[in-house]
Amino acid sequence: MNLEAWGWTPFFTDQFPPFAQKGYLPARVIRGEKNYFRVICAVGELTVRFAGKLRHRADGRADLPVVGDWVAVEPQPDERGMIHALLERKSSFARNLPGRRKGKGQERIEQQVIAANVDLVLIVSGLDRDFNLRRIERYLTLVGSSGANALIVLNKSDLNENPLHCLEQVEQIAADTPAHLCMAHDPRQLEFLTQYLQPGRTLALLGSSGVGKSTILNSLLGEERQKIGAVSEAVGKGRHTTTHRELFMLPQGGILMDNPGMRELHLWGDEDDLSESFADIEELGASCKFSDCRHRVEPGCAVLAAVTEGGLNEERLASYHKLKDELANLQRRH
Ligand SMILES: Nc1nc2c(ncn2[C@@H]2O[C@H](COP(=O)(O)OP(=O)(O)OP(=O)(O)O)[C@@H](O)[C@H]2O)c(=O)[nH]1
Ligand SMILES: [Mg+2]
Ligand SMILES: [Zn+2]
Repeated sequence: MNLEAWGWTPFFTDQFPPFAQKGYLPARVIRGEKNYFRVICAVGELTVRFAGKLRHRADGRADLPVVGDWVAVEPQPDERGMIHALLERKSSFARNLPGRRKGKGQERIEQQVIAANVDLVLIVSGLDRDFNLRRIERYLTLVGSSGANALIVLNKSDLNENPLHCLEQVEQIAADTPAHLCMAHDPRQLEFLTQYLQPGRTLALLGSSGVGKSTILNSLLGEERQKIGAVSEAVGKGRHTTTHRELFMLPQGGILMDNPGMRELHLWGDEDDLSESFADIEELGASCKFSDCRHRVEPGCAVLAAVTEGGLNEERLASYHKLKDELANLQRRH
């Protein structure tokens, strides 16, 4: 097992000496099911449990290992193991799990880390009924706060009469984030991904159920390793075929994480996270009459003027306000 090929870097080596002293091995969490985790390490793949101390020390779920994490593991007989420590993350992709209650009537907001140590997030959309610019803006904002880079993949180009028009619309909202069209069943159409693949680099597929995440993975692997499921004709949505997260080593080099489709995507972060995903609006805002302009009703607002003049899409501004309110609300409660 080559740790580097699985993404091990000096950033993790530097953290490991105290655990090496105890005889633990560095391991990466490659699969997370409801009841068990799998890691890969020098002695192969192990099914692991969390040490009690790790659970006790964890201050909320964010401190417990997730898929993509590097951990210190103690191998045990029968391909089992015990995770004793979680190494610091290079990046983590988190969402807000709202509505959890702690004690009597007290609403608790909780950060749910979805995946860790991802270098590049592939935001996958289907060009069928799934296509939704506002959702892409939401994903871009979330990835912007994660420490990872983003890439937009517009799949199912065969199901859209004008895929190039969709691509143009996406490019207008995506600023510097590259976007590509494809049809996942055809590996030749995924060749654009090779420029993003490199040994030890971790990519993750995110998007709604049914957009073709697992189909993309299978095409890159050249075999049907993940089950894929038909989209419901009645509602045009996927059926949540993939139910766990898992890392796969790609023959082209690089590691790809397949994920379950996301039902709800509540942001986790702060208002500054909009500065990348809505750089156009923030730039316009620099010319508003008031420096604290909220671009809603204020006089001399350059953003509202751009909407009137047609330079800025009204729905994009509404999307900005919605996400900003959501983040402000989160900050207030946190
Ligand atoms: N027409 C067309 N269908 C596609 C394409 N890519 C995937 N599909 C189909 O879309 C359906 C859903 O594909 P999956 O790969 O299971 O989607 P997923 O994103 O992994 O879905 P979940 O695991 O539920 O999150 C399957 O029937 C695929 O065959 C494409 O480019 N064109
Ligand atoms: Mg899937
Ligand atoms: Zn303004």
